[in-house]
Amino acid sequence: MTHEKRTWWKEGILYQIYPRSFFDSNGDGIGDIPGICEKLDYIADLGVSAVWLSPIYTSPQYDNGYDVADYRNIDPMYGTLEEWQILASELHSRGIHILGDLVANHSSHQHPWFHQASSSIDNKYHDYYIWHPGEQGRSPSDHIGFFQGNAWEWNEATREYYLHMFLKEQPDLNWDNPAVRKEMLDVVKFWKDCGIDGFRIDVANAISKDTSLFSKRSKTDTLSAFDFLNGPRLQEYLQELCQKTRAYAGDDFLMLGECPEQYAHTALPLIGYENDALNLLYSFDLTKNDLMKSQEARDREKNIATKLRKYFTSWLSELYGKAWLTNYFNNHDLPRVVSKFGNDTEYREQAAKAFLSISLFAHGTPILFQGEELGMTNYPFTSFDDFKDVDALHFIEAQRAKGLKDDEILEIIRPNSRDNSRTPMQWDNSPHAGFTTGTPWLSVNPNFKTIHASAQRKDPQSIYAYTQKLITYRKTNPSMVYGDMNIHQPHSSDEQSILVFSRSSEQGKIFVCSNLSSHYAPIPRDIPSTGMKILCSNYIDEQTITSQKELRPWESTIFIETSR
Ligand code: ISL
Ligand code: CA
Repeated sequence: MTHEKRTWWKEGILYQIYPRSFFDSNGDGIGDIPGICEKLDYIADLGVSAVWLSPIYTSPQYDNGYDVADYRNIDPMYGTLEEWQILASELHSRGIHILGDLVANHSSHQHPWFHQASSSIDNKYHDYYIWHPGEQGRSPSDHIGFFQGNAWEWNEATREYYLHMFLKEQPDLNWDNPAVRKEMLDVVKFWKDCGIDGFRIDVANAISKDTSLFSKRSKTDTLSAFDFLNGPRLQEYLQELCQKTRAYAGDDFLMLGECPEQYAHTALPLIGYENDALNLLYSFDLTKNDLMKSQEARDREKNIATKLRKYFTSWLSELYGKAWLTNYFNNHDLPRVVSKFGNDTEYREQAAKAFLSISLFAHGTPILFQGEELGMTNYPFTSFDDFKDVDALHFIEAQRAKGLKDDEILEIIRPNSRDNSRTPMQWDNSPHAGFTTGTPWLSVNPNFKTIHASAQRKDPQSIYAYTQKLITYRKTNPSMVYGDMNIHQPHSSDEQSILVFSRSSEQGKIFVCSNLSSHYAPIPRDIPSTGMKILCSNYIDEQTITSQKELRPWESTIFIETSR
């Protein structure tokens, strides 16, 4: 066990709330801040240490709030600043931290900075964004934005193009301008003064860009805005932001960066203790945006156990003792894990619990997403009208233009759309799952009649109860947080679908053994045959693993070694 400095965010469990879909207090069909306040007991009972709210700031909502028009105010759709403050103090009184979402890489095109910047080259805000005159009447480069289409947009008033890695309504801020860096720091300070405990930073690794790419063309390859990630001054900008933040807000203030295209071997400069930049990051190493992948790549990933072994092995071997890791399977950009990697029919409960055993018992801070504790699933989309996310809508357009048939496009987006995770929380079996008395902005998953919080809160065998139990265990056993993690390798091909890892400390050794498949699998050879006590299992009978001949589909058992 390495010597780790103890902090709340290493020991805590983070819980992401997507406010739009959590709970609607006023019947307009959209979740809001007073709605979250009504569900505080639910959150507190679950036992999480912090909630991270996806953006609730003033926004025209082209990308559900990831397009901010005023960083210092709450969108009226979500409530008021006073209501945010009530939420913060209510959470604090329950010992729960509150984290915001800092959309630092881009603003909304409706932000006053952009109004000014786009009005004239001489305006003092002009240099807040990234401009280029273009080349012979064409956009400067051939990069395709995350949401399809060229990543540059013409601005008639200044007769130049501006860069937008995402929508044209999300112009990229120019972090090479010190005034922009100061603005963002001031935003952080503003929220600290309001009582916030940290931020998740949206596409944190996009803020520095290699300007030599701005005129790149390619006849053969498709250039993607992903190429702008991880620019040359990234570490410097993150260090500046995080160090100044810590100087103002204290060392406990959490800076968690969302960093797509970061890998075990590249992450150290951003999260290494010695580098004093971000505290944590999460990459999409494990769970990439599937809309961009080929069918072949998606099929290769079917064996989640193999993928997880590689993931943990590489991140631990590169970073153990030097930085702190995160574990997550779900967020608002990903389909639901039970559907994507698990089983959302016959073995839904077991699969949901198996993934929870892994994220809550592995080394690293777990980040849960609303509904994960209920085993919520993907949505059975049947037509394009069911989708609301710009990512899906632009994808449909782009694929149609390429000549793909509608049913082929639907096949791709149904399992992969970000809308899968954004459907409203399933509170009970009343209309719209008790989420709203109005019409929900996105349809509730029809399985709410059987999958909902109200039933699970009463059932000691539910996924909710299982989550609670694991959270309590983790929170009361620091050895679960700081203990070593050892990933066991399979001894034969039929052990491939089983993930076994152990955690060890002076307090003893814990094994987590999960069959991540819908078929029976052998008991792995590494499991000791005696001296084990079951801590919990996702099969209700809790048969001891060693009294069985095989592991059942999605069986996951956590046990403690009682003797050697
Ligand atoms: O969606 C993704 C993975 O499924 C990513 O490619 C994602 O677009 C990227 O990681 C950035 O995500 C963040 O910034 C976007 C916003 O749409 C996402 O919701 C947000 O999480 C632009 O602000
Ligand atoms: Ca509302």
